[in-house]
Amino acid sequence: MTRSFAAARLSAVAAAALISAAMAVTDARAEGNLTIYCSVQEEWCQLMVNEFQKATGITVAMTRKSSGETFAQVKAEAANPKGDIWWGGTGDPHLQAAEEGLTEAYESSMLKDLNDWAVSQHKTGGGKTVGIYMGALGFGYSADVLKEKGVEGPKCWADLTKTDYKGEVQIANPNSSGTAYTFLATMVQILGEEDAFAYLKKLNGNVNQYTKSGAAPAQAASRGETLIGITFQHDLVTPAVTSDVPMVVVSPCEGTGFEVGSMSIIKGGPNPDNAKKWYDWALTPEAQALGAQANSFQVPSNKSAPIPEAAPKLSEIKLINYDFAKYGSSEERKRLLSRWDKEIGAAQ
Ligand code: S7P
Repeated sequence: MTRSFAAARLSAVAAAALISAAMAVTDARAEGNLTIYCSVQEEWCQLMVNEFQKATGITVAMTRKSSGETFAQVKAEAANPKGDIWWGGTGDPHLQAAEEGLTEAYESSMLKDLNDWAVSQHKTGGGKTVGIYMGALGFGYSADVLKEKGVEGPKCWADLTKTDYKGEVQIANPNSSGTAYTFLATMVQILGEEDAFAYLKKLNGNVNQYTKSGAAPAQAASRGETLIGITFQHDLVTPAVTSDVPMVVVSPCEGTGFEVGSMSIIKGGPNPDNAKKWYDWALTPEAQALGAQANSFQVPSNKSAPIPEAAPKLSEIKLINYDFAKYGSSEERKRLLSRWDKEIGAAQ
């Protein structure tokens, strides 16, 4: 009698536990899904996804691709969008996506907490994109490799065309890489278009490889596979912090361009409400502090987010007045890339 009462109680407890476990699964499923296209470094993408899933219970599928590649994917899928949100990557292709109607306007309540440069990106894009971080372009090398090669360290963009650096410069292809497009647009803004293309042709003689990803030349320089890598300065800081390679990060003497790394909601994506949840969360100081944890050292857009100690000091860098409206416009980006393909890409 006692035993059967206990058994009945036990099975009631087990049934209750099963029901509550099932309810928990249903609850998690009830939060739904999100598909994110991520254009920063894989480690940061993954950390963001994990933390967002923990915070919301939403199940995230993530694909990491460079900025130009993600733009091409969003455009190719426009008739049947598969992604919900494009997070990270240089601002120019996000602006092009906004202009081409591939992304959705959204007025987040977080906008008031952002630096002016992030809000300005939002305005330039007609509300269809927003700044999430900022970083300056530059180049760098390992002091050990420089010593082995027995050459002087370059200080200016102009130095990179010297014969000393034949086969010693690496940069990405501007079609796939937002970093390399920022470099192309920067040289056009510093030198004027004709002189910029003359410079790029000369530089081409020193380039050992045009990589797909913008940050790859920083890693290659730290491994001694190239002497000089042209990348964002924060991407050169990563190997300096994570290895004992003595990386030298250079802010070129002529001045340099910069990116406003951006985020956009993909128009017609399958999970628009969850896309907005990600958007609001990604603009919080807590979410923006995750970059440094993943060894990414951009300056965050939320005014209350901590600026990583290792982040290049933007106030000490001679930044050009980068014209995002012009160089992020569809016509200009297409035109410059097609000229680069004909005059530089074809000459490899
Ligand atoms: O590594 C971070 C970062 O430099 O990567 C983004 C970049 O656009 C992605 O690489 P691609 O150049 O290959 O497109 C930058 O926004 C970001 O700062």
